[in-house]
Parts: sequence; structure tokens; C-alpha cells
Amino acid sequence: MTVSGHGDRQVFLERRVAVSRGSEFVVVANRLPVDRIVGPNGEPAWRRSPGGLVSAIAPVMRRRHGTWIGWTGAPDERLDPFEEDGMSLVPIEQSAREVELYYEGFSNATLWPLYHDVVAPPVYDRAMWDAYVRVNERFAEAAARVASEGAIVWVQDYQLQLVPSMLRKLRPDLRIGFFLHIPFPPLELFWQMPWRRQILEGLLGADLVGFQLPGAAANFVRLCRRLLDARYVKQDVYWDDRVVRARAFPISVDVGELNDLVSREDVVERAQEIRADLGDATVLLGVDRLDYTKGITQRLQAFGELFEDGDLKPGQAVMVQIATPSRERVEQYQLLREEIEQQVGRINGEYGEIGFPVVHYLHSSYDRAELTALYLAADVMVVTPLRDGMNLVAKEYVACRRDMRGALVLSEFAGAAAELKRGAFQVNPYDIDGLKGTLLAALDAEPAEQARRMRSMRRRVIEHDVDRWAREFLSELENPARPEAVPQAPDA
Ligand code: GDG
Repeated sequence: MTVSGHGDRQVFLERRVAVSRGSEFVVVANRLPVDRIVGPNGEPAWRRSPGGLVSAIAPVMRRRHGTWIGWTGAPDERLDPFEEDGMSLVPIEQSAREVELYYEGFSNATLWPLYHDVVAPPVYDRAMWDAYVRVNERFAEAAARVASEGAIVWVQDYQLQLVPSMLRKLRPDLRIGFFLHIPFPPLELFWQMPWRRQILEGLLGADLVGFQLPGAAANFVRLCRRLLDARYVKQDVYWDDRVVRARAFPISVDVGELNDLVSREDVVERAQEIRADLGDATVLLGVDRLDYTKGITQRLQAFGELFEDGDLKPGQAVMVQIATPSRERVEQYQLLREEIEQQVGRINGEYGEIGFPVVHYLHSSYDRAELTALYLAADVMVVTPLRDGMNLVAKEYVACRRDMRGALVLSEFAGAAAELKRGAFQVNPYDIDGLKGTLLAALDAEPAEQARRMRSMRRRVIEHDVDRWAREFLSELENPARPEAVPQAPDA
């Protein structure tokens, strides 16, 4: 047993499990589904991470004695496999340098901006790419070690796009699925990527490549055709004597968990308390990781201008903006934080009054109960990303509003817009005047209109929750519909 970086070895020793080549179901994700906490006696311990992905996959893990391969989040830490919350966890080590080059670098300074419409310039750096290859290899080797004969391996997200083909080389017997949580860019943007061929070939190691939206799956198939001359039928790509299926599986939220939270008395009381603290003002709410894709500056600009134009008066409306700290060592994120904080300062300086700022900006992370209380307290939920794979915050708000009240302002560039377009107040966040008009329309919506819109959105979210997402992905992976008959030649 090796533990570095943490004190109480005994706790880890007790949790140690022998992970042999025996798991029928393996999840491979950059992060493990647990967060480190300090136990009641000051000892190091783990707690399951909050969030839909983990709660959707945890039951499948337990049923199938699954193993989750991922990083603990601490650099230079080598831990043996351990068991937590009924799941076998296999930690993958990353050195501080690899975190810098593979995670902060290639994943978050190259792929993240490129896949989000180049809203920030991607960095193309060969040392970052080399680290990405090396770390992907490490994940693939770990999966090859723990998966049983013919096992299902489900690889998650943009940090691990090379794992499917690396793993297939090591273990051709496996059934490999991949799901991309962020958008997949059109050919015209993806073409910039110096390692475009390697990435596509990496993904083609999977049997099923899942995307949030059909358009992303279509982008992928088109790229396979144009870049690799791959044969295809509809969304089936023929590659290496195999069929690789590209399909859309829009991710969703854990409706059951949110229902439990909104039923809790303390959560309802907390929502009332928040409302009372904010006076008589109508409450607008933003909840985002502090990320330049989320359109936080556009939202603040529009809100500030409504005061400048006299459409809103201080005391009449207030915005609560939760900006969860994220990727704080990446330069673009530091610059964004400064910009947002200046903007908030300017708006409050102009329009706030003593004891009554017009924007409550909170650069902090909250627990699920507090977040739910905020959703219940908000009259208008403002979700304005410039590009977003799905956006779970929009769906969480809808899932929480059993009272049929509240309005959702939602960017056309969020994946969620495809499902929620009938009920949401849709907006193009680049169009500041349009955004101002839409905010006013949402603020003015009568209760009957709110209820009509909310009902339609709730129907969708309740019927398509995160359980269904996981079930549909896994069922397509395990029981593929028969491929279409004859592959077509690439573009004539
Ligand atoms: C990526 C894609 C896709 C936020 N603040 C706190 C907190 N959160 C939770 C929210 C929500 C989640 O984090 C954020 O999910 P989003 O979907 O909004 O955005 P990303 O983090 O960018 O997620 C995205 C998603 O993957 C899933 O596929 O939808 O498009 O970019 O659940 O509630 N949770 C807690 N405290 C906070 O302060 N506990």
C-alpha cells in the first residue's frame, strides 16, 4: 500500500480491496466519483461527489460490481485501489507537471475552448499534447487491467478521447462506449487541431460514441468521412472492420434526488429566508462554474443596462450570481474572474444603495440543499451560455419548480434549449438588446404564463431524467440495433 500526501494510512489500509481483472463494468473518467473530506476524528475520508453523473452511474456500478477509474484531484498522489460507497475505485496518479500540461493545458486550454466555438483562443502546444497522450495511456492500461473478459467499459469526456482506441488495442474483447459531455465542433473549427486525426481515431476505438445532441454526432460522422475517408451509413461509421455508432443521448438530472430536496422543510424554510433577506425585489438567479463559456459577463451587462435605461429601479429587481470557483490556475479563468468582479463592482457602485446591492455575487461553492433553496427563491433563472453541451442548471431549476412558478431565460446555444424551447424564454446571449428585452419579458410573465411554460418543461425533464440517459446509453452499447446494410463510399 502506498499513500503519499495524506496522513492516516490506516483508514486507507482498511479500505483496500484487491482489484483483480474481474470487473464486468468499468467507468473511466478524469475524476473519481468521491471527494476527500475530513472525518469526525480528523482522519482523512471520502464522500461521494454530488451530481447527476455519479448518482446515475452508482446504482449500475453496485449491481454489476463495477470499478471506477479516475484521478483523486491531488497531484503526485499514488493510492492503491479502495472501496467506497459500494464502488471499487482505482486511483490514477498524475504528477504536478501532468496536471499542468494534460489537465489545465491540453484539456482545458486547448480542447475546451476549441469545442466551445473558439470563444477563447485555444492553445496548441506540443508538450501539452504529449502529456495528454501519456495520461490517456495510463487510464487505458488501468482499464485493460481491471476489466473482465467481454466487459463493458464506459469512457467519459474530452480529457480521455484517446482511451477508446488505446484500450481496444490492449483488449479487443471489450465493449467500449464513450460519452462526450461538451459540444463536438463542426469540421470548420475541428480542422484547426494539429492532432485532429489522432483524436478522431482515438474516438473510433469505441463501439458507441455518445454526444449530447444529434448535430454533434453529425459533425463527428462528417469529420470521419472528410478527414479519414471512412465509409458510413447514416450515423454508423465503418472503421477497421467494425461499426462505430455515433448517437445523441441528452444528459439530464436526478429528478428523484431534487424532489427529495424540495420536499425538505429546512430547504423550503431556507428559500423563504433568502427571499426575506432580499426584500421585495424580484429575484434573478445565475448558477455557473466561473467559466467564459457561460455568458456571465453578457448577463451582467444586460442587467446593468436595464437600470441605466430606467427599465428597472434599484429595489425592484436583484440578481444573485453564484460563480463556483473553477480551473483557477488557467490564465483565462483568472482574467475572467477579474473582469466579472469589476463589472459587478461597477453595477453596484452605480445602482446599489446602502444595504441593497443590485447584484449579489458569490464566488463560492454551496451544498445541494442551499442550491435547491436558491432555485426555489428565484423568480427568473438566467442561463446564458455562449455554448454549452447541455447545461444541467437549467434542468435542475425546472425539476425543482413543482409549484409551477418561475421563469427560465435560456440561451439558444445551450444543449438544453433543444428540449426546453417551448417553455423557456429563449435568447441569443450575444445580442445584448435582445437579452434585455427577454429578461424584461420573463420578469413580467403572469403566473398563468409561468405555469404553462413550466408545465411543458417539467414534462420533458421528468420523463427524461438522468437514469433514463444512462439506461439508454448502456442499452444501445450492449444491444446495438442492427447496422444499416451497405456502407456508402465517402463523399463523391
Ligand atoms: C459539463 C458540460 C453538461 C454548480 N455550482 C454548484 C454546484 N453546481 C452544479 C450544478 C450542476 C453542475 O454543477 C454544473 O453542470 P452544468 O451542466 O451546468 O455545467 P458544466 O459543469 O460545464 O458541465 C455541460 C454537463 O457537463 C453534464 O454533461 O451539461 O454542458 O459543460 O449540476 O448544480 N453544485 C454544488 N455546489 C455549487 O456551488 N453542490
